[in-house]
This record gives sequence, C-alpha cells and structure tokens, in this order.
Amino acid sequence: MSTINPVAQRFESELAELATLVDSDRPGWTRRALSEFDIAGRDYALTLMKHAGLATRVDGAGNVIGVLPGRLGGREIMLGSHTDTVDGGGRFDGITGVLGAIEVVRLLRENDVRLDHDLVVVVFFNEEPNDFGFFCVGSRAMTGLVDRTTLTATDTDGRSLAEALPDSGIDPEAFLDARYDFSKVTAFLELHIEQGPELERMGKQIGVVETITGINHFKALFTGRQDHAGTTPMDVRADAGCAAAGTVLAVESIAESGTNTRGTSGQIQFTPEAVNVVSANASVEGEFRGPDGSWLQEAQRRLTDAASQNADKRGVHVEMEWTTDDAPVPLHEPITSTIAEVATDLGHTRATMFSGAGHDAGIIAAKTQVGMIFVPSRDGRSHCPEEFTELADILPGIEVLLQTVLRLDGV
Ligand code: HGY
Ligand code: MN
Ligand code: MN
Ligand code: MN
Repeated sequence: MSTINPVAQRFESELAELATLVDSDRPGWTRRALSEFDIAGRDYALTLMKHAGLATRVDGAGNVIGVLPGRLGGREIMLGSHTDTVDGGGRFDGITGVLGAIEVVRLLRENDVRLDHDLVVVVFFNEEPNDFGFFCVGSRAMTGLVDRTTLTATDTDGRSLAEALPDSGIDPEAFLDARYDFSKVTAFLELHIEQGPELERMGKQIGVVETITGINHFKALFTGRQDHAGTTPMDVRADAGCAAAGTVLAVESIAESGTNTRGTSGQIQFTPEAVNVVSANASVEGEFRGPDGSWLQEAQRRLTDAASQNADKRGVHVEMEWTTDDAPVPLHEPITSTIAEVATDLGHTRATMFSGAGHDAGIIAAKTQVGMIFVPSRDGRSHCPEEFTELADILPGIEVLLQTVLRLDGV
C-alpha cells in the first residue's frame, strides 16, 4: 500500500469538536474522568468509531471498544489511548492516539485493505489520576489489576469509587469483571504526543519508545497541633505544615540525585487554611518517576525517612502511604524495531526514547507485545493549556501507525 496522507481536515475538525467537550469553568481544556464532560468525550469517540465502520461496545469498566473484523479472525491488533485530561490540561494528550487510531480504520476501509487480524480500537476509561488515587483505571480493569480495594478507595469527601462509578454509567460489579482476553492480541500500539522537549530539541519527527517510566505515588498525612500564630513560641509548636513543606523539598532533592528521574509534590493541603493559625494537619501527595526500578525503591525509602525526620523534629505524627508502585516498562521487540523501520521507510526522521509520561500502553504491556509512537510537543509542554502539536507533525505519526499495523498484520 502506498503512503496515504490521512485526511487532515477530518482529524482537525474532530480535535476541535473534542476540545468543546470540556468543563468551561476550569482553565485550559479540562475533561476529567468521572465527569459529565468525560462521558461526552467518550460518547463522541464512540460515534466516530461507529461512523468509521467499527462494531462498538462499552465494556464493564467504561472502556469504549470498536472492532474491524479481519479476514482470518481469531487474532487481533489493538490500538488505543484516552480522552480524559488533567485539570487545566491540553487538547492533544491521549486524544491524538484515539483520533489517530480511528483514522487508521478509515484509511484501511477507504483503500479496501482487509487485514488478516481483527483491528481493535480502545478508548481507555480514566487514564489520568482521579480523585481516588488511581490512574490508568480502564486499562487496569482490562488487565485484571483492579479488585474490591480499588472500589473502596475514597476521595477527599469520603466518597468511594464504588459510589462514584455509577454516575459514569459503570456498574461496580461489572467494573471488576472487565478483564479482556489478551491471548488473541498480537500487539498493542499507542500513538501519543511526547509531552516533553526531546523530539523538538533533536529535530526528529517520530519517537520510538523503548521504556515507559516507573511511577511511585505517595500520600503523606501529617498531624500536629493547632495553635495561635502570634502567641505560640516557635520551640513549642507542632507545626504540621512545616513538616509537610520539608518533605516537599526532600522530594525535589531526592529526584535531583538520579538520571532521568523526576519528583513532584503536585498536591499539598494545610488544615485549617488560616494565616494566623499553626496548622494542625497537612497532606502531601506526589510521585517519583524514572527508568530504573531500584532507584525508585531507594527514593521511596529515602522519602519515607525524610518525612519521619521532618515530623519527629517538630513533634508531628506522619502516616506515609505509597498508593502506586508501577515499575518501569521496557517495550517489546520486534514491535519497536518495526516502528523504527516503518518510520525510516516512510522517510521520517526518528529517535528512540524514554517516556517520562505514564501511559495505558505501560499497563497493557503486561499482557501483550506493546509499541508506542511519539510525535513532538511544541516547547515540550503538556498537562497545560500551552500543550500543542502541529497537525503537520501528527500526520507522520498516523502514517507510521497505519504502516506498522500493516507490517505486523503481514507477520
Ligand atoms: O501522568 C502521566 O504521565 C500521563 O500523562 N497520564
Ligand atoms: Mn496525561
Ligand atoms: Mn496521555
Ligand atoms: Mn497514554
């Protein structure tokens, strides 16, 4: 099959339509999982999949699944990504891979190409961290990584995930029963924006992902003593807020000690929030990331120590919980080399890469061979309104996705 340039204006108009299905009270493009906007986003993707000729269904975990039957049946190639965003996010994270996968289906059908494999497109439910401490929820449900403890997790209002799921049309019992039969899946491919500066810095068009970062999420709860800010001498305080602040700085200094390692304290809360009150309680939620699992374990140990030291020296109590412990995920040969060969055969420049971002691909990798294709992010920005990728930079990614599907189908 010759190189077919996907219909750019279709992609652009669908990207624009999805960009309207957001919470306009929030900055950027916000379509958080478990919101009415997320339902609208997945419904829109379902409509596009139907119009593209896919046989569609929504599984017990809210994943939208479309199938284009192949000639032989019995074997599958799976494509997919997500439509939910972070708060104040952008228009391209996840969405590029969803629209790109649907575009591949259209191009195959418009050119009367019938694969041997069934082609399965998945819009994964809830890829971004939700208010219950989980991310990649849909892909974890498909791979059997959720259980009743997942359902009992609560948000800051004390509401459980089991109580929240039905608002998104998800029955908690069906959620637990949403395992997918990956024994038929030859490979899973995810097209995604890089969300970092490397491709732009190197002047390359296609990123061939070799490893997806490990991610360790933590939640630290500090309990001190509420006091008057003016009358309480410094040496008698039990200031939960200062213990938390010291721990935040420890996250930063530990992460600065590694290679390609990251440490972020994305959520911090003082209670009460009063300028003239020594805080009784404080919470810090954050994460470490990196390509080396042993570094991540060491970082976890060092931060647990640092949180205890910051608490002990102030007479504050600390509870440290590690809510996610995802090891780095090496992606699979011959999928990655097939992506690289396809990019070169299509005349696109390419680079092999480490992904500092987590992806559903990292979860699916436990069940089948996985490859990821990156396209550049302008100024390396993502998870912010400035997130942007030129359409001219997305099209090569869709072409590589299409041609990789054809090559894997022919294996
Ligand atoms: O957080 C991440 O790395 C991904 O964008 N969900
Ligand atoms: Mn993201
Ligand atoms: Mn993403
Ligand atoms: Mn992803």
